[in-house]
Amino acid sequence: MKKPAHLLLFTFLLTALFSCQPKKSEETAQDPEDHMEWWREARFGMFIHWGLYAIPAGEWNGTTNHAEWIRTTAKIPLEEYDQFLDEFNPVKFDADAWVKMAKDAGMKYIVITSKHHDGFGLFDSETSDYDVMATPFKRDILKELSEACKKAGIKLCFYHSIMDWHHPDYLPRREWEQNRSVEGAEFPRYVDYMKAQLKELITNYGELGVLWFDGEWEDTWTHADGVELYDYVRSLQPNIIINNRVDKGRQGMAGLTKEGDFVGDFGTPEQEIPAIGLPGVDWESCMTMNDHWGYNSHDDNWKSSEDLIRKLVDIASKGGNFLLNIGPKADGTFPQESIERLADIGDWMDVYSESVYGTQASPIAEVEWGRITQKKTENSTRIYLHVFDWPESGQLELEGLKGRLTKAGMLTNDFDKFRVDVDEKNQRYVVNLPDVAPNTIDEVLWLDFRE
Ligand code: FHN
Repeated sequence: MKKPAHLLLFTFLLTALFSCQPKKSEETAQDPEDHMEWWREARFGMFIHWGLYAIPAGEWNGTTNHAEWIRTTAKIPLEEYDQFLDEFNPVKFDADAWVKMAKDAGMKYIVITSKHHDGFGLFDSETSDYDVMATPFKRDILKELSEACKKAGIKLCFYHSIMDWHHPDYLPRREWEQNRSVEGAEFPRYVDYMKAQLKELITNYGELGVLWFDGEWEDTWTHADGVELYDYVRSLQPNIIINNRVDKGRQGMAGLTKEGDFVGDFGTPEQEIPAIGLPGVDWESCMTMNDHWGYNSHDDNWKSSEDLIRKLVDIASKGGNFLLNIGPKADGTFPQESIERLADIGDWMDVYSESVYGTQASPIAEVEWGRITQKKTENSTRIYLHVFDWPESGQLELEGLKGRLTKAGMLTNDFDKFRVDVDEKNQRYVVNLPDVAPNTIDEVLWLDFRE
């Protein structure tokens, strides 16, 4: 049909077609052979920092701002810290319950500390006595978590610290620990020990999703060490994903990899979100729910559920993954505040997860009323409009979207008709919204465009 020459402003009166669903992820643009594909589809994971440090719960000699770094921040001598071995007995630990909370929140993978900087292993290691089998608990926590993840279809991943404040061959010592002799210490022997533990983790706990290295910043660890370790890990499980903290390319807390031949499959911004999307760059922002990674019983500075949901959407709108942290208590339970936030996030994801999973960064600049994600299929693109601030005018204005608008809808079913005014010639769209936002945290509309 030939369109009139005047301004092509015509109106779609749409009964929002909420029965349509985007096509399956296998039709996304990514190369199906790419080992990153599940990770890009997942967009959302759970970080878990758990170990001996949960026992003091952030407090030492009257100071209360510690957490997983407590042995260093409170300058606890090794012999005194190792007394926690005799106290670690998380009798309420229930791997299935942890995995269920992650899955119900919409998380697709779990990254747990197999070993943090203090050197303590949450697993039964043949190479060390400094692990969970040396505690009254005497259960292989990572084995139980591996079985729970497999049952639930959640990817199990391990955080492993290169830096180790316990092993006698790790150097340097802490500067306040000068009484701990370095005599006989051989760093290469420590690297062999670390590789032996990694081999146990990669071969004894089922196929892993990600090895999340950390503690790479000290001078004893070199770029050559990082490249060699990356290749070694990939030799044990070729399709494993490894973050950029295996090497020396990370640019501080901004987390992205600087120019050069540094290895690592994704960048790791920490406690922050890049200002803009980074086309062609895989990255994951990791964040705490309060201010500490390990459990701190005094830390009540919890982010709201709304803030966490909007962070998830903001990150997805820039093409990244969100790794949200839990610091379990010494008894093996999650803090109640964490449980509540996970449940709230899950309630939102139950309705809106398609606008996060398998999406790519917004095709246009950030909008002031919310965020935009997109999902490409073979011959169309679905644009998700995440409305954080429902406009008083009742209208959203969009420019720069390519293609021809074919369908529109809203992910919440209980709503009235809405209308999209289209100025196809100038690629300008005005979405006329119902008076009331069905969801005040983030209501999601979608617009389908054909090339
Ligand atoms: O030192 C660690 C810290 O304890 C925590 O594990 C974070 C989480 O990514 N990483 C390091 C700080 O950048």
